[in-house]
Amino acid sequence: FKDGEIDVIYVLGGPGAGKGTQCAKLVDNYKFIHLSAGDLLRAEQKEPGSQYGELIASYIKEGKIVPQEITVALLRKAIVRNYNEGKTRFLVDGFPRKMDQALSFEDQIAHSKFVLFFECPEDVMLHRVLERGKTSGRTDDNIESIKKRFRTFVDTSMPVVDYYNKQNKVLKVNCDQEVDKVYGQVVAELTKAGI
Ligand code: UP5
Ligand code: MG
Repeated sequence: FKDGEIDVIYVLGGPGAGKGTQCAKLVDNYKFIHLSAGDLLRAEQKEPGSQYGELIASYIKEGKIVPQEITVALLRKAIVRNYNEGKTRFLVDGFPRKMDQALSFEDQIAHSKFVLFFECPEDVMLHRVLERGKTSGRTDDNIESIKKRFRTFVDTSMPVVDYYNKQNKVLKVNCDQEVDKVYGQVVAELTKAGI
């Protein structure tokens, strides 16, 4: 895509910070298409005959980052399909969470305008994910996987946030509040950024 053809906002934050919850609210109030990289990977994993099904399943359970080629291809497919239907504004949730993904997406698809970054203490995220794990059916909503996800977030994904922070692209929101209060901050940050 050429500059200006599509708008991309990355949505980052630790496991259970509330990325998906806040994106759903943004979709209701702004004309955004919400693409969760994790959801796309889980859908691909269930696709009968997918050559990546087993690989994705094992990476997700281990809290590791699936090789970027797979995730970038899934995002590209979803963005192109929506673009062909006239949609041009995308919230890319839970991506990029490793530097190679960021560079590859920017190189092959588009540059992001901003990063919406959800900051949340680990104990709060742990509580949320364990609560959700009672009903989510997600293979990574258990204490062993969550610890691995936290570690990957700190070691691998925070450097991506720092990279965009140096470019002054990060809009930071404190997530340790009730959903509507967090959303109020999100709207305030987007408004300040001119969106
Ligand atoms: N909740 C939300 N906000 C709340 C609030 N303010 N107060 C109280 N409760 C709140 O929320 C989590 C739970 O908390 C929910 O029950 C919600 O009601 C409650 P949610 O909005 O789902 O949080 P989110 O940040 O989206 O958490 P999620 O678990 O989806 O984050 P992850 O980043 O861990 O998961 P994701 O699906 O993005 O990735 C999963 C795995 O896929 C990764 O670990 C990795 O293995 C793989 N992956 C890749 O390999 N590459 C990628 O690019 C992306 C993913
Ligand atoms: Mg999510």
